[in-house]
Amino acid sequence: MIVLRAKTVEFQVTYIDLSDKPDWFLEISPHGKVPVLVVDGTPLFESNAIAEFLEETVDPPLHPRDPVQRARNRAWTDFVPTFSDDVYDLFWCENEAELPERLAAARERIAKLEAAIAEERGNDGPYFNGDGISLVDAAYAPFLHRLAIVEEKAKTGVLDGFPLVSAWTDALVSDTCVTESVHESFRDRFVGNLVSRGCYAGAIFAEAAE
Ligand SMILES: N[C@@H](CCC(=O)N[C@@H](CS)C(=O)NCC(=O)O)C(=O)O
Repeated sequence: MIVLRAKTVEFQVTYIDLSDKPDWFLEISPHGKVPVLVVDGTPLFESNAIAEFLEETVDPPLHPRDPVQRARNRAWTDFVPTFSDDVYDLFWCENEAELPERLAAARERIAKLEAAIAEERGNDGPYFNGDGISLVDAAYAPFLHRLAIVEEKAKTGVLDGFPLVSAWTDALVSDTCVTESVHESFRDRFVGNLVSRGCYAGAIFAEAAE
């Protein structure tokens, strides 16, 4: 939805309960996963495939014009699942004892992004390529958005020493393409999920609410 908003495409959104997926959704989503974008009756799935489809069909372009830079952006987008696995492991950390190991793993991934931005960008950002949102930003935004919410209260220090990724995260979480891409109940539901799963971060949110 971030790319749809960045390209000001008109669309209708239907939210589903992932714990009780409706039959119509299972019929159009081969792996039973969101997001799915239905275009003229044809369902498209996988975020990157959807984003690339939108890039090919709707202006303004969000990829860099330079083919080399575009290829490098795509390569960093391919790193999202590796990055998000370790970031989710940090969210789902069950207790303080597990924290150092989870933190180190997440920081190792973030360090790669910090170096990528430092080496490739050549300007003050704050987004991955410069002053505007791009497809690589859209790919990382959901995870950096969640990380920012966790960090607000859990203060694990996961972004300490990474000024470029910190500024990038701040820019993404202040961008309406990102903030309006989630349901208004997103934050409460995300935090509620951390609390109900008994996560370390969830316990801190629960404590803060008391
Ligand atoms: N590689 C997929 C991953 C999609 C994905 O994992 N979606 C999650 C929510 S963010 C989902 O639908 N989970 C429900 C499930 O697996 O049952 C993409 O980028 O579209």
